[in-house]
Amino acid sequence: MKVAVVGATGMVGQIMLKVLSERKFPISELIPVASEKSVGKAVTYEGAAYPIVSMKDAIEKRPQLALFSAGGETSLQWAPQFAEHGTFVVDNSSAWRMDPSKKLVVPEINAQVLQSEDKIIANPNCSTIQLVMVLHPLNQVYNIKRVVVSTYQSVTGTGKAAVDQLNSEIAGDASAQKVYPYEIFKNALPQCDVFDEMDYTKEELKLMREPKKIMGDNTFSLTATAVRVPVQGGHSESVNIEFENEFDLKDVVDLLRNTPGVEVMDDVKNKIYPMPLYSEGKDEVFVGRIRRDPSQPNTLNLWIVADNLRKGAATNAVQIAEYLLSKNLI
Ligand code: 11C
Repeated sequence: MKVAVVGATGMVGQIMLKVLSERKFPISELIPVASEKSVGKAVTYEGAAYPIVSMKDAIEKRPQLALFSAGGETSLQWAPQFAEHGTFVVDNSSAWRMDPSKKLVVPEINAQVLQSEDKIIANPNCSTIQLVMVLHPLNQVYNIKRVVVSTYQSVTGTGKAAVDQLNSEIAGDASAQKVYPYEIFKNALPQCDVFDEMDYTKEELKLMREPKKIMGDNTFSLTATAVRVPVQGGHSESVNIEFENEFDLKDVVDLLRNTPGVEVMDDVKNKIYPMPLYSEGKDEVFVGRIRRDPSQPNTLNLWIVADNLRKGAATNAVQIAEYLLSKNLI
């Protein structure tokens, strides 16, 4: 299969190439695409160098699949042009996620909504993906009433310049370029992305809206506070979930243990719980600190961690492509 990777030089693009190779995705021709200034340079895939081409040249090559991770504006402009020529676009930006005509997919949850006419498919936000991987199985059994989530998000979610800011600050370089409005080292910023007129950030709104679409359930409520922390390995989330139904804690743990893609790490006596340092490079969504909230009935607290560049972005996108292939939709 001819596969274009749009944004191939970016942090997510690079992980996409890694995940495609690891999962042995059947590629007959790789078409890396990046901004005009990178055209002519090369990316390495499985030991070989592939020249970076422009969007126009990539469309000319008629790839069957294009994995996009190049930002919303680029996606709005170019994804329809690929789709027009029959290319399936799996888009990692926020451009199409809440568009009612586009599917927003986490394969373990709702891959079955995909049909051959879905040429532009939206990959959810990273903090949403790890959240719904845990919420969805619980919702099916216990019927969620309300979710309160607070995130502790890795600088890798902002991109390479933010990783550079953190590392420069750690190294004590006072001239470090600032991506964030403040220092990130030794700090926690209660701001991920820009604020809206209600004083919520874009990241918080994604967390509040996307889960309902993916889970196909508008009956529960969800509120979020998103915080950037000086961490690289993954995003963490403290989640409080109120259910309509009663639950037995052991059954909840068993349910999560039996959920594909979720790994329970919960043995507090031995100090076992998920942490971003150990989620880096892994595809599982890790959950721990699973405990009853005694402050109100039918309520649970838990802690979710995942590598935001893998299951939160690249791996989920490749899994969508694998599903299309497995159903002969592509
Ligand atoms: C962050 N979640 O950590 C963002 C990065 O809509 O795909 C991904 C933004 C998105 O800041």
